[in-house]
Amino acid sequence: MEKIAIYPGSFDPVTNGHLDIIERGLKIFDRLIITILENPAKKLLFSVDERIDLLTRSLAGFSNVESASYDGLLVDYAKQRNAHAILRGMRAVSDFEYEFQMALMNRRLNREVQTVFLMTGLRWIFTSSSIIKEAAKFGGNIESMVPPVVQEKLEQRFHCLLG
Ligand code: COD
Repeated sequence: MEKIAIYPGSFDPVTNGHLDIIERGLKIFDRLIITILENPAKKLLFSVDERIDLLTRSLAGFSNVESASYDGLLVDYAKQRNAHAILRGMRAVSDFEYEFQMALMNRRLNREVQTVFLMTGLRWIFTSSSIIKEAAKFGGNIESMVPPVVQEKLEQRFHCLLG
């Protein structure tokens, strides 16, 4: 049976840290469905369509991945797609509390779906979409932290906002 995992997130925008988790996840799972879902706690820069487009273009070199979005509960989407696992990335201890709460809630909502955590590569430990957006907004060089299509999009977006 094909081992399918959902890798859920805001991906606003996708970063090299996310790609690192996808690369590692593909060593365990046959197929990953990278899914944009709503996180009500986050203030977003890009629309769902823009984020899917950035994900799809950033994943051009990967096989057995697809980008999707879903409006609703993560566990419902996992069931709909026959996925038995939710893949999440861990950076520092600061991620732990939120991830732990979410994994336990998801388990309570659907006992069939397991959450799998993978440690990020050391070079991405301080990388997050939020900090990258902040650096880009003030003209910082984010080249080494995001795929080229994302760098271009961030530069366009902030240039437009400033200009
Ligand atoms: N290195 C490794 N992993 C990373 C890095 C990095 N540098 N940066 C981010 N990650 C990991 C994160 O830890 C996370 O696992 C994943 O990548 C995605 O991160 P984000 O920030 O893009 O996404 P989040 O955390 O905002 O996603 C939250 C969800 C949208 C998945 C969540 O809110 C959700 O499931 N919403 C739908 C409603 C629902 O079902 N809620 C759950 C029940 S409470």
